[in-house]
Amino acid sequence: MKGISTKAVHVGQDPDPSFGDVIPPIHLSSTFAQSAPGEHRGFDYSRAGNPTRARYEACLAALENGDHAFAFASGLAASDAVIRTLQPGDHVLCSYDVYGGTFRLFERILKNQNIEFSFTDLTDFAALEHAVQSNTRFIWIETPTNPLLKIVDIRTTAEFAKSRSIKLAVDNTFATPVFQRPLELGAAVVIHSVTKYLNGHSDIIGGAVICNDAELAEQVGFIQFAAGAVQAPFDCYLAHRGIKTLAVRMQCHQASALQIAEFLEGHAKVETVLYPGLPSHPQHELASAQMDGYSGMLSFYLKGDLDDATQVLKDTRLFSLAESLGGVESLIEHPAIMTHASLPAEVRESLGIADSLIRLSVGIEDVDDLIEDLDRALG
Ligand code: P1T
Repeated sequence: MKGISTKAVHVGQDPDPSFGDVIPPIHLSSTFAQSAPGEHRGFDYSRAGNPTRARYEACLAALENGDHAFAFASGLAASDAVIRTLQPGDHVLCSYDVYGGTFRLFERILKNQNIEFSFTDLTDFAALEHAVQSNTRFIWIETPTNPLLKIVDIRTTAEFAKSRSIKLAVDNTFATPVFQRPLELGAAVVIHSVTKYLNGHSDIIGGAVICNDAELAEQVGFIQFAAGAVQAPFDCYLAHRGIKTLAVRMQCHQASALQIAEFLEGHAKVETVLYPGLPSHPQHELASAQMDGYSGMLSFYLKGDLDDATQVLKDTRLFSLAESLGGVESLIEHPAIMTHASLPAEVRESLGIADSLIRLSVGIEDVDDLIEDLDRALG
């Protein structure tokens, strides 16, 4: 099985042996009967392993061309598990331009476990070389970044990381494996907020860790089992179902996002549009080389101040004003006040997460309706 759509529909979906259900039943049981102490059919307790979760994890691994996948209760629980493989005194070099909650987890929780974190602009290779330390164990990136849609060169960063025995961790939430497969480009581990495109319907919170490295997999698997932030069976079922349409959804998200980006770029009230699919994006060439598509996320700077931005955010009707992204329905949000409020104000300012910055998650509605909605709100 090679094609991603085929894998999305079939991996982990073999008909159930009991009655031949084409859609395998959901195994809700927390525990499994044993024929003698320690003798069972592969599952003994659902925190340790569950048939519905196992089927879904097999599909996650296949999509990213990984050998191992672990489903977590949220994207942040997935990131937390990866960092917990480290020892006190280890260092993580993280891109500054990451989801605010990732920054908060690293700075306010994991830092207190004596893991060292530093943040820098990892789109700049010289800055990366400068910031790496002798105790750096992970380089942690998002690409495209949230919310500024910058692109980090995965292959170059992975080669550099490997040359220093450092692992490159890539949060692939924005691109999804349909448009970007970091393990193929040399990353050691991929993290997802499944809450977003993978599930695609804004009705669960979930996360995933996928890797090829057997030792890392053993550590993450042990943390999943021992700390227990597992994805519940029903949510595994929903995410696995959502994944079946991932590829067709992504094509629609990106086609509409490109049209909207072009519309906004020509709009008198818009200062700049940030979308890797636009030739005006400073890293358009890199995005085109490392990605198979540009996804459905874009941000733009309005000509105006916070009041003007607030007006637009309140005035759209199809775009709901809400955090999150990647669902079939379009969302609009204000990174400085909403998703990235946990970044210190001076960091937000230096990055460019300004009061006039608005982020869109372009859904799969008719694009003409979405453009009309934005046009009216901007007017
Ligand atoms: O919300 P959760 O499933 O825990 O995922 C966290 C997370 C991790 N990585 C990226 C790139 C993300 O965007 C997120 C969550 N982001 C939002 C809620 C948001 O609106 O940007």
